[in-house]
Amino acid sequence: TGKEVWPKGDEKVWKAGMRGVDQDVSDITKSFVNHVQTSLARQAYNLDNLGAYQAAALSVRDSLLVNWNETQLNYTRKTPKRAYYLSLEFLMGRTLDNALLNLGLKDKYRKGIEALGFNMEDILEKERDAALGNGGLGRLAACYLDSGASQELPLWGYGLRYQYGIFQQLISPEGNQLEAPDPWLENQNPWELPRLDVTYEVRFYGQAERNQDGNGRATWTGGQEVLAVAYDVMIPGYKTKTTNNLRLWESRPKRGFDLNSFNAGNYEGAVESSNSAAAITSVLYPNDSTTFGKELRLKQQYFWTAASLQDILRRFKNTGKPIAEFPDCKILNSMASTHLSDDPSDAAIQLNDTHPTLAIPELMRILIDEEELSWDEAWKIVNNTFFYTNHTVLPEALEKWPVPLVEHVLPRHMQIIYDINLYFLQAVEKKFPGDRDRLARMSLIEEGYPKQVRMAHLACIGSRKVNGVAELHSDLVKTTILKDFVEFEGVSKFGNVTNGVTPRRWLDQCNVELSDLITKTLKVDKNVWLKDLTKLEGLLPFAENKKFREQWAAIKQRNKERLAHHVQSTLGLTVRTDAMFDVQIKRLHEYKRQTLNILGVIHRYLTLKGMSPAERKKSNRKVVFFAGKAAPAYYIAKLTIRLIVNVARVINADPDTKDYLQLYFLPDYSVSLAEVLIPASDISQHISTAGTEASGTSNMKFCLNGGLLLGTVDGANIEIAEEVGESNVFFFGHLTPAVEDLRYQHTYHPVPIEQKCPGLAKVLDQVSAGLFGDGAPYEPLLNTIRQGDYYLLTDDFDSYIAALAMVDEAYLDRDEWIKKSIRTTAKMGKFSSDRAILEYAESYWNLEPTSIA
Ligand code: 8GP
Repeated sequence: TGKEVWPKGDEKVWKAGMRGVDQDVSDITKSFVNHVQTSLARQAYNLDNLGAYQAAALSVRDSLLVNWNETQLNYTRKTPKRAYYLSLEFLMGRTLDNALLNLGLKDKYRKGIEALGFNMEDILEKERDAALGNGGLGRLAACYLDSGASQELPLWGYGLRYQYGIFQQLISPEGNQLEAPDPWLENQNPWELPRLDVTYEVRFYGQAERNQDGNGRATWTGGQEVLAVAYDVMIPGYKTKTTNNLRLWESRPKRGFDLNSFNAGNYEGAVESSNSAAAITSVLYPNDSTTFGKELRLKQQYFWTAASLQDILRRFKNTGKPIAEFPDCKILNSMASTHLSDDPSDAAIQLNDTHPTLAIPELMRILIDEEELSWDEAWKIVNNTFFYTNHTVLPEALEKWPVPLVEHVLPRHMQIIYDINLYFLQAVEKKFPGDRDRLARMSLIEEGYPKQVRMAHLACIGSRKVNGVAELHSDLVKTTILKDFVEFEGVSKFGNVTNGVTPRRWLDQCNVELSDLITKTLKVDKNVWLKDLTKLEGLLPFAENKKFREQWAAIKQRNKERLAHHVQSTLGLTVRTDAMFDVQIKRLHEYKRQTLNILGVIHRYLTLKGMSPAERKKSNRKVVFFAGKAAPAYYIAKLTIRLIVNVARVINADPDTKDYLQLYFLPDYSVSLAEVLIPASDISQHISTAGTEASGTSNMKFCLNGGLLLGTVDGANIEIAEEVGESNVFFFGHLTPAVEDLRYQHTYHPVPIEQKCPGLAKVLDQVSAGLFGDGAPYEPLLNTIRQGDYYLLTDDFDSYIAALAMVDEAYLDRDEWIKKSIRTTAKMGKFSSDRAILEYAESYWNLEPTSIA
């Protein structure tokens, strides 16, 4: 069964007129020159690298469009079940290189571009990152889109087209983080297609009146109406024609300029409503965990979910398919239909954390108030459609919205949330009669001043399934934050999908030489192992091959030189490359414990200072890199950056130690910077307090590139160790079950730090005493450790230092180290995002691959 969608006129004539993607070098140069002249209105003699990038991008975009059109037509014709990934963040990074690799056109483009007098690497460097995300959650969404297309799944993303992405991070000479805007759309964005014909209206504020007939319906009127305009971003799969879509919404005023106010002499009033509408998608909130109570953020969430649902429903109606269980549903009556679907839902919607949870009451509102379904029918559809992924169990990161705010901005949704809560609590009461504490714990509404809506509870009860992002984390979800819900709904609703990363960007693209060596060694086509990453296991025997080890090590060395060159050209600093590279790159957060790392660096520095020159000569040379952004209002995280920068200033200049220890904080961490740092690392640090890092995904990227892992027994570190073997990772620190008890001890039986952890106390004293500049500003940071120590630095410091010593010792036996590195890469197959997305497709969405015939 499928839908007949034919062009006007003769399809053959249309097809003959379409530009294919099988191009030779001369097609590429023609297309490039054509874009230089027509799209850019420039000429050969004055074309700079930026212009060349733009021409190349436009030319590649033409090829993507051919596949994208064909993919969408195929979906329209075959009407497969579709999945939608709703994410407030998509951290895409750069596109050109990735698109060329996926299309298999990189070599041809290189030749064409060189013939025109340009260098491929210089051109690629001109692209700005699309940084519409904060960290792990946003980058995961980008990896999943890549894998969805590569595995030929009918999967679309929905997000917001922020005018400003994550802020640009500047570091002042004193070491303070400063934030500057990221106007990433400044030079136009060749990768998006404005779809001015795809628009929806979204309402805010106003009045919601319940209907008198007692059928639960209501009418919502008045308030502010805003227009959502679609921008489509093409998502090419790897070595397939399938090119999926990421639809990003931009907010615009419904009526634009208010001519009446203007004529009445009120210019500001005339643009005010247009300003407030445009503000909705103006900026990404730069927080990695908390952003509550901000009206604009709530408006972003509703604007995006409302526009996306209208779009999904319109597409569904266009298929003419009925919802099998509800043949009387008005949705169907709008279209004549001949086929029945055997799946109760024709769309699966994945909620990336709780940010899109308003989609649940919004779909209820549409089905009840507009499509005139009964409450039970509507709830059944909702429950079959949504899936919720939790990304953190940190209590402060669980979204809550003040009831008065929701009532004000979305009056109808607040009514629906109350109704959902009423039916839900009635059911809980029935199962656990008289258990009032349980009702209070499970309610969608948290009592207090003000009352708050608990979004994780709403996401959980509105969804068909709930999952965490690594085994340990999914267990914690079940035993802590959603324990009551497991007891009420049964454990089978709760699952795990361990995160993954795309090996296309995170190996083939960022580490070309290693990818080529792997292809040569495995003796299979690159297409094969990049789509079935478990094939990497074939590398295992080569760990015993001396020549192979030499090649492996030489590539790591060249990647270090590439990083050193990058640091030299961007910061003017000279990094020595005859050292071990130790990297920690991630958002700055107390739970991720960058502080532990920098205090460890100071400890190493003090130890080196205490050695004789002869002793020092025997020690392992090391360069430590940090990169990451702090939320602008996160004072302690910003102090950590300041400390790192000032420690670096002192130790890099110390003639006694600078040959043995160097330290760099690389500003403005981004996807592109990660692509240079990760392949160069010997060891990377993932040292969160046990039970706090849901999964981590950079841990997977480092190991995939042959870097070893130093970490706590947390998140996906555990599963990485299971795969690569514990002998190839460096674990330290207390385990999750101990954490609660340790915190209890801190509170009720505190032991002075000098007694508990003298090594750490000495380090803190040196900071206070001014070894790295005035110590006073660091006191609030040091006090988080001296008092309370919520993240258990005093408990883990000694075993951390011991683990670092083991890393040093292991590195001195270089041959053995390289073996570990090879074995690590070889066993990373599980962590491909292809595996993860197929798990979602099979076990959650009931979605099948759909090839283009
Ligand atoms: C992150 C987790 O911290 C990280 O462990 C995990 O790998 C990643 O999600 C992908 O699953 N969580 C977030 O980024 C997060 O909760 N961000 C939201 C507040 C924006």
